[in-house]
Amino acid sequence: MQQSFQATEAEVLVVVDVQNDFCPGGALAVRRGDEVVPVINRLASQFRHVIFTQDWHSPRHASFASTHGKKPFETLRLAYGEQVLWPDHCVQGTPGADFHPALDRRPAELVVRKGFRQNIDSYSAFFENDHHTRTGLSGYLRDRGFQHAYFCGLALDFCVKWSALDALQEGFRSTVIEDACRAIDLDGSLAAALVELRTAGVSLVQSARLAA
Ligand code: VGL
Ligand code: ZN
Repeated sequence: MQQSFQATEAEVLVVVDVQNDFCPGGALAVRRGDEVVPVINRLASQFRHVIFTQDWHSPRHASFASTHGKKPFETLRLAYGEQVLWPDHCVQGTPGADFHPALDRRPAELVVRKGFRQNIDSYSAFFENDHHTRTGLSGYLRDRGFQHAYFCGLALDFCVKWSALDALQEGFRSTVIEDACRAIDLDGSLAAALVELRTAGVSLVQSARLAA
């Protein structure tokens, strides 16, 4: 069943932020985040094209609670709106910002780094959190002729959700492979994310139920 799916040339797998800091033992650990790794390695073999994203923050980034003398998971109004404040995570060049050691990097044709601007966070692989500053991914996908993006990785209720919603906005078909994701689940954010995704028109599928 599972092995029967083979993606077309117009389909791309986007692997979101499968980095040490989002896995157990990391600075912003997502519960059971490491469990997505074997699922994603298997999925990657069913796609002809794979892109990774990598959360890549400068030290003392505006999204870090410590930058503002606040506690993690409080919120703060920044110039572009409400921002959840996170523990320091995925700092450029640190082991926490590396991909999980068991994630097969070979299939990645492109690594999109995001969140490197000091004063602005970036959950989505397409736009920074001001919903205006572009990462360049839309242009890349269009240039390559991709029409349908499949998302997996960490975390389902933040970076995966924002990326999948923006993909749709940018005119691509958008699918989230649910069992290849794990969530932070801050105050019910997982349930809310699933409703938001469905309402917007993002398809939610299980990796074993991918159909051509
Ligand atoms: C993420 C919070 C902060 C994510 C990144 O990858 O979902 N969440 N930075
Ligand atoms: Zn981050």
